[in-house]
Amino acid sequence: MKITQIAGFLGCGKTTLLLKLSQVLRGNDERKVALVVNEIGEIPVDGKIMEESGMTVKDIGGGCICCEVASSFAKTLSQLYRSFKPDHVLVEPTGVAVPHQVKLAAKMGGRDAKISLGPAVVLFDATRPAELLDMDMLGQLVTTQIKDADIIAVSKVDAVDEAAVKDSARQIRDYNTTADIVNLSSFNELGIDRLAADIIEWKEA
Ligand SMILES: Nc1nc2c(ncn2[C@@H]2O[C@H](COP(=O)(O)OP(=O)(O)O)[C@@H](O)[C@H]2O)c(=O)[nH]1
Ligand SMILES: [Mg+2]
Repeated sequence: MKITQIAGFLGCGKTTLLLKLSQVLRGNDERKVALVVNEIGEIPVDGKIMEESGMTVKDIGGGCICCEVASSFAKTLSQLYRSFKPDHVLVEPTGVAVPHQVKLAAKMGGRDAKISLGPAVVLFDATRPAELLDMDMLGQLVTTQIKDADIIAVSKVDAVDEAAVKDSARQIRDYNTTADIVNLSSFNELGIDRLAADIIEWKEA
């Protein structure tokens, strides 16, 4: 059971990507996929619709899975392992979660489940780089997310020009020199197959 988080600040496109990516990962029933969402005042995933398309959705509330409710996150993972036995779990943390902490919390769930960690995918919204970086008032939250990322997806590239996409990538490199940077548009289905392939092939360091 491979656990992959789709992180990034509020409104960067996590839920929209999660829904598309889960379908690609599932393929033609080749893999079982479960979704774990941790929403605090965010736009909810419609669990019913997802379940109708053969997915299992767990919604964890009451706090952030990387801190206050890390233990219910871990419990949810081991329950999923026992009941649904997914090949992949895609996790949408809250917009303020720290990817490294989410990984640690996921590992707690591995005590009684056979898990591996997928990449920390962090979305960076190409439509508002200045808002995210120049005014990183949330205690360097956005830059911490970027530093922690294994793969950074510059999201919503359909809504900006090529120069703006390059500009986002350049700014990201100031904080993370090694992560793969992928251009993403969930609206135009750009970059989703590549992310799915990266997740499937990912080996924990
Ligand atoms: N232009 C564009 N907008 C997007 C894309 N993905 C998501 N959005 C929009 O961005 C907003 C936030 O998306 P959502 O998936 O809820 O973000 P989350 O808060 O990170 O889960 C919504 O209005 C989406 O319709 C995309 O690929 N392109
Ligand atoms: Mg969301």
